[in-house]
Amino acid sequence: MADVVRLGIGGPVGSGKTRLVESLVPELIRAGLSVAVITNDLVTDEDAQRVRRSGVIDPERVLAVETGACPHTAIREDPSANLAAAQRLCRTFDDLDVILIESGGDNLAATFTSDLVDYWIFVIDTAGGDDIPRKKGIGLLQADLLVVNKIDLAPRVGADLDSMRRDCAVARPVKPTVFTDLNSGQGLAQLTEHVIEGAMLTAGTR
Ligand SMILES: Nc1nc2c(ncn2[C@@H]2O[C@H](COP(=O)(O)OP(=O)(O)OP(=O)(O)O)[C@@H](O)[C@H]2O)c(=O)[nH]1
Ligand SMILES: [Mg+2]
Repeated sequence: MADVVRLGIGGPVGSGKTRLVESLVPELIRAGLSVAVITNDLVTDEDAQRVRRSGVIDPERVLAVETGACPHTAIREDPSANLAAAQRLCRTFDDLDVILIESGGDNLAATFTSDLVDYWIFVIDTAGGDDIPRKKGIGLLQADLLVVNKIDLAPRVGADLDSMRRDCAVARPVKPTVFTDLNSGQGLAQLTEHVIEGAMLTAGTR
């Protein structure tokens, strides 16, 4: 399992984490990578079922972890259930290059432990309010990549994208931020580039 890159995807409820998984997986497969997915939900396997149904990946490569308690516990304090799921995927698919691990929807303080992931993405959306980057939060500050999703909704919810861009640059002077509309695919190419380069993803690492 040591050679398989584990990629975390966290962020508030409904920001577009599963949509990002559904968008990124085909790009990674196109780049020649062997991919698997783990989703975390509180008491269901709803997101795993959705990714399986999406047709973007062999359904057997998608596992669900039902966290039961606070979503961040399973990605930070006690990642054992996620590590066990990752190990199971590695045993079943011995060519894996990367496992995407979607956290359950959480708050702005959610972070991943480096015991679980090598690289992680924090997803917020414009409908959550354009003041979120100004208010910061540990997830937004520390993630390897910040995704500001649903830019198509900004005019409808009165979110000022320019001020969001400025505040993200202040909050994250070194680490990258990408603005996306994952329903249309806007920003997806840039997002994929950051993930492949940032997580040092190369096909056939095993
Ligand atoms: N307009 C618009 N809608 C989006 C975009 N990305 C996702 N959505 C929609 O937002 C809703 C929530 O997306 P999900 O991907 O389920 O969000 P999530 O973060 O995985 O949600 P939880 O796992 O429940 O926390 C869905 O109805 C998506 O279709 C986007 O860029 N623009
Ligand atoms: Mg989800």
